[in-house]
Amino acid sequence: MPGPAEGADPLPGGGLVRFARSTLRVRVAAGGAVFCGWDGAEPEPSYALDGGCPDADTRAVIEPDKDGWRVVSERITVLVSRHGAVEFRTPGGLLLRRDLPPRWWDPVNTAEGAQPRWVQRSETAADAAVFGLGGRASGPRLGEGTYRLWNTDPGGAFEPQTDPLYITMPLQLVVADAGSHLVFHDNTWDGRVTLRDGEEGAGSGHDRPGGCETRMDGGPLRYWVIPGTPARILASWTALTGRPALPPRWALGYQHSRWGFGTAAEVRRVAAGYRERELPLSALHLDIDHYDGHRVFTVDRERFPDLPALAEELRGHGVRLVSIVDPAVKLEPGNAVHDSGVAAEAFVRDAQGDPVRGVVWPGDALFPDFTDPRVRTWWGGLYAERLTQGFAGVWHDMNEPVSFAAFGDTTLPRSARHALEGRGGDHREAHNVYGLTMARAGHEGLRELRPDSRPFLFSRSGWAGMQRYGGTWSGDVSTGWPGLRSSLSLVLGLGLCGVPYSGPDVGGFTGSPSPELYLRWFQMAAYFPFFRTHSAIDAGHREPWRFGPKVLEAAGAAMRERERLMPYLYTLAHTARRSGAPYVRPVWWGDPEDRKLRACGDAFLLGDALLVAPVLEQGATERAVRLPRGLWYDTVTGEAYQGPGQVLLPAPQERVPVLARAGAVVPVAEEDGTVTLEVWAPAPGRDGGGTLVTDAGDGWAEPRVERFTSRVSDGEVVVVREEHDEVGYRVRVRGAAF
Ligand code: NBV
Repeated sequence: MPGPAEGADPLPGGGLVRFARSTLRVRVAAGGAVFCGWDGAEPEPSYALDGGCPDADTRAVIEPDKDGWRVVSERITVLVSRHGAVEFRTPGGLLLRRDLPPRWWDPVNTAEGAQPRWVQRSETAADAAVFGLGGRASGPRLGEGTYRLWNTDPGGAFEPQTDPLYITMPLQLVVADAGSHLVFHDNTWDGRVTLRDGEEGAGSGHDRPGGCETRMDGGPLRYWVIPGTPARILASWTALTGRPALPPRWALGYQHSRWGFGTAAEVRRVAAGYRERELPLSALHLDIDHYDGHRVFTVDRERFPDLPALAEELRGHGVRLVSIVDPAVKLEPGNAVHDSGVAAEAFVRDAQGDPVRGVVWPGDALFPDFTDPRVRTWWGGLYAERLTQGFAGVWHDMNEPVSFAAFGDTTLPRSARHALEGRGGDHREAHNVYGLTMARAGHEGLRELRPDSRPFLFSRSGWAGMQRYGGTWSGDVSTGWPGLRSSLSLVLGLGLCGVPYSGPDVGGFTGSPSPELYLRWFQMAAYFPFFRTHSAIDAGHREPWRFGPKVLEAAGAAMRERERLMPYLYTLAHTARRSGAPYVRPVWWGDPEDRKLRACGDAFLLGDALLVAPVLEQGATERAVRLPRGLWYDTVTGEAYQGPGQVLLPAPQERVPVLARAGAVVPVAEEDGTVTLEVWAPAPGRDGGGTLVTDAGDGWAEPRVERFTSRVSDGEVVVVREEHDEVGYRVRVRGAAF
């Protein structure tokens, strides 16, 4: 333990508190995020931070307090006790979080020296609800229990109780009446977070605080705390770790994938199937079966004789091709990727200096060390081959990384050596950033190769900051009603971790969903940023016409509604880019103090304007929906409902309930491509508004941002475009509560 305090010295943004056996650096950064580093830990080097550590807020200074020291800043007050407990309080003095003095023990040895393990217990408010920790199958609110921090392919298909999954992050968003905050332990090692719910003493004054214990197998004890509203937190978090990459516009369209298209003819047939039924299709994804013997960056020329021609032909129909990219390279002298990797000394080695061999789809394989900048450059250059084949985007898989093994961990040995940007280290430290650094290599490679296009990249594994390079998807979600729920949990949870672009394998990865389950999955995902049907090689097909005429009709309606909402979705993509706010948000986003909303994990907000209540239960034809405060309209019946509170809404097979917030100005596309502003009548005496962001759909030009306000004047709904006399768009008024 740190032992008793001996003194404190001022430093920019706070100071350094000296304890008998340790030190604590407290540093408030410009923007209000607080860094705490024990034992000499500094903010850098870090895989999470984007462009280094923000400047210190020099107005924040350390000063003596009754039982230690305090650092007061605009958004948060940090109190350090003489025994090394650290409290974070709101400017009004309410407790957000209390970290008890940490404990270190039992050093683990590394080639770089001994590393202590550490544990830190923390307390939060009795009413605190915790979200985050990366992509978790059972959430979005994380229940009591222990969550591991080790990116893992669970194998087979996952269920809500499967934990961990492909993306873990030592990041929690804690929501409580006193205020919300984010805490991020910047440490890539294996670890465990145990959460315990608090309990309120029903006014007796005997609250039991919420509890959290973070236990890490090595690495520094350093963390960031960011206070504020959820929107402010996400803005600060993505300022710190990078704003989410903006996908090209086509990546917001519906996409279809399959492991096992098998041949170019089948790809053509599926594309034609969408065309014939006049179903909008934006992209088709080719899985590992299009590779030559599962070798990355190759094509099976017998089954796909002319991929560039196929890509061009599809492009003529408005369909892009996306390629899977696996990190493992077949161990095969003579194979160009293998040989160039060997020449570049790109592969992970063991302590003896021999390449680490694993087994993946192509058989014996080697693993690029993406934590080496040289290797990233080499790997990024390989995407030229994908571009030549006509692919417009990439899908990173198996990058936890996975190496098949009959028993034990299906990943690289912990002793495997990694460059870690020149610092050197082993797989214990590099494992969790393998997917992140692969994404970096791919993103930077694509930018270099095609500087005028925004890369489209999504990755199964990742870590804090992965949003800089692209998005993700659910991975192998099991087909069943529980898997449907997990899909929503993942999208919401990842969004709160700063990764806004994601979506599930619609219909589930395995087996065959019932027509009803398929349709409900489809209807929900039509409102997610990434909307893609996908399934395993031995699973049923996922084309919407495979489930009978009723499903086809309703799925077609969901697709057309998504097309109609495209200007709104695209605006949300830009909003995420500008502010870190996810497209898909929990219903408590604007009302974090509403405890009933906090507990609600079966609905979501799409931007500010819409509330989507997917059907997650078999046989349901109506749905109880908990509304945030304000007036809401059922977008189909036009019926108005007053929140907060719970309402029962019709949810026939043909559609899921979607509500619009009174006052919202939603840009929608007409069939001819022009934009109409759909305005939901503001509540009496209230204003509303909305935004429209437009650009060329790709590239890097500054977008055009137009802001609108709505109000009722003399019984009429009036829409005004900021800084303009004319609204500039066709306006359609809906709902009429006044
Ligand atoms: O490449 C095959 C699959 C892919 O379809 C899926 O989406 C990934 O999550 N991949 C996993 C590897 C094999 C899984 C059994």
